[in-house]
Amino acid sequence: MPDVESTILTALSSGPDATIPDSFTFATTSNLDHNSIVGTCKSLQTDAYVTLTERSTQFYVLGKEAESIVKDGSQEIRVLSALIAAGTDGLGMPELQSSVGKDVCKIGMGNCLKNKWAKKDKASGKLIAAVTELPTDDVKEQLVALKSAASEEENTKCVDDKAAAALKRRKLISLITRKSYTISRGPSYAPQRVKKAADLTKEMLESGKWKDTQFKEYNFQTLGESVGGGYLHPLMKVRAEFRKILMEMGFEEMPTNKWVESSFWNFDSLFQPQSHPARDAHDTFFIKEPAETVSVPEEYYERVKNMHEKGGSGSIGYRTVFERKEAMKNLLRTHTTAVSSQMLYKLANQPGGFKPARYFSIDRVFRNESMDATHLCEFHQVEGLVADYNLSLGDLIGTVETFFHKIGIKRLRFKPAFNPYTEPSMEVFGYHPGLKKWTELGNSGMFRPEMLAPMGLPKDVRVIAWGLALERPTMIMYNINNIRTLFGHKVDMGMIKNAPICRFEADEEEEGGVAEEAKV
Ligand code: FB9
Repeated sequence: MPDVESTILTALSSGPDATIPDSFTFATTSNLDHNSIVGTCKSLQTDAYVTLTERSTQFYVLGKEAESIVKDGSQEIRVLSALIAAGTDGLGMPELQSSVGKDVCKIGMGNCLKNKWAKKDKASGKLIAAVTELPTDDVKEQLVALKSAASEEENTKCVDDKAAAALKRRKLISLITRKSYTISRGPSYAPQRVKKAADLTKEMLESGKWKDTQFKEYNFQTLGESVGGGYLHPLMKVRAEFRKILMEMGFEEMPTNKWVESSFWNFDSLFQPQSHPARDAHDTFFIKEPAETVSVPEEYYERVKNMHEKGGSGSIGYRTVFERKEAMKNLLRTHTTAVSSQMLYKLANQPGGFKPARYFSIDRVFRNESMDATHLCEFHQVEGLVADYNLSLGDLIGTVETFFHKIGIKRLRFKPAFNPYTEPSMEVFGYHPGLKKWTELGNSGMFRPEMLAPMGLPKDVRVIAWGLALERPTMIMYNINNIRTLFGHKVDMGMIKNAPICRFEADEEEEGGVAEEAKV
């Protein structure tokens, strides 16, 4: 097999305007594969040894049926010759089929009738020739002409468009467009390619060989190698933005690296009754092994038990038996509020006593819920809390507004709601300028004294808190409408790789929009 490169360069060695008119015919004549010719030409072109001009050639190729017509004549001519042979009685369908074959009969008969070469005798249903002489088999001739055309150019000219269209309609021929190139000498043409060095190497410098080495031009257009590296999942990009916003607002992040909590911290410390429906396995993932937590602060445990059973701090409690067994159960936390309760407990029992604090958490929580397009059995909860003296509902509304303003939600509505561990509680709704609709943003409330008093927090300390999830803002931000596209084993890594940066535009001038009446 001749070496493709030298074959091409030699073919252009005849003179400065030597060209190879059609790379395809050149491949045929030099018995080389056209693709390898094109491949080599492309690389010769990058070194400017040749110049390529794309050209496309169109020509008809015959299909299988056409080949059989070229061999045995068109169906209609074969049928007609059978009919003519049958004379005036003509032929019934079965005889005709047996004489020329089923397919030929079907197509042939149709065209005979169309060309008025035959007619159907109503009475007998037989087909009778309407001509005595066999006309020329134009179809066969046209196909033969196409097949034996000397060149592609010749091929497309040997039948007129009308005939070609008819043959195409009969799916006897199809028009092929072949791409090839006219090859001519390039500015750095030479009969032999000198491999240009791509890099200046230490050896070249030491040997001085660089002086007579041809170097490849730098192609500053080429895209650099795509650098790999890590990609933050869109959820983590939104988390990073929320973190930044909450730290700007003076909040400190709570440690949320422990996904397994005890029922005590996840529910009991929040004064959520042990009979609360969320506490059964339909809603919560309980841990089989280790099924029970190791320990809880005993004195605090007693105070929580008392508050549930008998109340206190102005509350009558739940007057139900408080089961230690229930409290000690391990589970996958259902909310990061389980971490808030532990942080508030530490705040109340730290050396030097309580000091006002602002905490936030953003991490996974787990709920044994039925999964649908927007719900999985886990999501990333965002929670913020402020613990300080004499905080009011206004402080809560103001804080929540400040937060949502910073993620671009200006108009908020607060709707009274119920949470086992906050009273009063409010659902938060916001008008999303992009979605042009009110959307539920989350929940909020003042932690109940039944939760705070047993911790030992000073009487006039109030704790306001609110919560939302990362998933909805991320789906809105990245225009994702199915949670499985965003999270889980079906996620396409491309989406993560190409997910743009997350930036919440909080345009200043509009700062301090008022909370509107909750007309939700
Ligand atoms: O995230 C939610 N919605 C949301 C949030 C932001 C957002 O931003 C747009 C770009 C601008 C868009 C939408 N929700 C909370 C509301 C709904 O999606 C809701 O259907 C689903 N909720 C989850 C719980 O589902 C059972 C989101 C999750 C949620 C709800 C409440 C809390 C936390 C997460 C809470 C709380 C709380 C209350 C009081 C004290 C402490 C914590």
